[in-house]
Amino acid sequence: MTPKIKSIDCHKLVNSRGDWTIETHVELTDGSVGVQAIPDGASKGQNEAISIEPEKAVDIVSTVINDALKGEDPFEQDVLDEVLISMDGTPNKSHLGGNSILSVSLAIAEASAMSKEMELYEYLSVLYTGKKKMRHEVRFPTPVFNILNGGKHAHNGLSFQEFMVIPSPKKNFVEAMEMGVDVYHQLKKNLTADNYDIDVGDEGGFAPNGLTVGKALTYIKSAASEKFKPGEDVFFGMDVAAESFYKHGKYCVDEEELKNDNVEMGLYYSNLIKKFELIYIEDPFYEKDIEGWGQFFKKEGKKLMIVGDDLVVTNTKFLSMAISQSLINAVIVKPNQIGTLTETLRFIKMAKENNLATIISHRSGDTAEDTFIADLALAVDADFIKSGAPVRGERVAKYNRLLEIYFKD
Ligand code: 2PG
Ligand code: MG
Repeated sequence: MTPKIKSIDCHKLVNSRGDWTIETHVELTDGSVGVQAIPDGASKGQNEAISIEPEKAVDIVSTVINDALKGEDPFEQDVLDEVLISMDGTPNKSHLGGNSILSVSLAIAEASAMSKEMELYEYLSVLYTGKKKMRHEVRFPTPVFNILNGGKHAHNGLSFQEFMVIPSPKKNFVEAMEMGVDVYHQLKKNLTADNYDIDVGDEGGFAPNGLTVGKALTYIKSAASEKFKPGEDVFFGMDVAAESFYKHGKYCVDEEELKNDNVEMGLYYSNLIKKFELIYIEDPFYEKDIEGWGQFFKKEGKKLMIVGDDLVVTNTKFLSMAISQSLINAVIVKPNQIGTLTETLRFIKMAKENNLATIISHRSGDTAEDTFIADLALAVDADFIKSGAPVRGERVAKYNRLLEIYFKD
């Protein structure tokens, strides 16, 4: 007999930033259970699904949503997601809350995977392609390690949010992880030797005071160069998160006393591209500065990944706009920006059909209980996964889930 949804419960719990979030349990009549905690961003796009207050979300999930979905077929993921979307009735899920809705949507998929005795990534691949992915068909994403933090994740006077080390996609997943760990430790040594402090930011990267963008890139490059060859084994990237230093129409890189317009900002990036082996730049412009994005993509779009995060917020509406205006060639995927699994999968499909690289991403406020993005990355053959530095429980939980699958055959 096909199992049905038996109950949906929710409680609050604390995330890695010490903020309250929620965790939802979906139980099926055959005893299968799905559990899903919800992450939270610090630098959010304006068009993201709205997270409502955790106490309210707990109440909505355990009452309104539980009542609506109890007795339903859990394998009808798209039908259930549509029910949630229409019950909410707003474009940004502000009525029931993106956090409430997503926790239920993802937990239903997890309970369903358990019921079918599948790994989560296997079940998600069924939802994505209609076919179960076998272990030998799995392609592991390249990890993008954010090892130096600034912006809203660090408050250390560094304008840009993330400085990343990216192993060559030719490396297998374990080699890539080893590289991330190695470069992280080397960077710690080098910063210590130069008397910088080695406290970490929200995503586990070091967050010393007194760096500039150029210096930060020089540090990660020299840490990587100790054992690896930049441009061959290892590359670099940045999440600029430009919205966080865009004030009154100017990009204010205060540590260098710059107030750049979008042309000047583009030139600033072009200089960095010449100097460093950058293959990745995320949110180089404020999400409403379409002109800035367009000019920059025209000039540099063939040289590196220009990645939309706040610009497209895992939403096909904004992705179509970015594609038709030629603004990006890669996208960040964050399920909690949109609020349901079905919409997330649709977004990934659209990105791939348009030959955009896909990067599945954590949030800066996250939990070790949640490793959903690791399975999602495998299910959809994502090119990259972004889960911070290779330290801190909530960051390594995602990498470790991938290692668990990697070593299990
Ligand atoms: C980002 C994310 C994750 P936040 O901007 O890409 O690194 O940060 O979760 O704070 O939005
Ligand atoms: Mg980002």
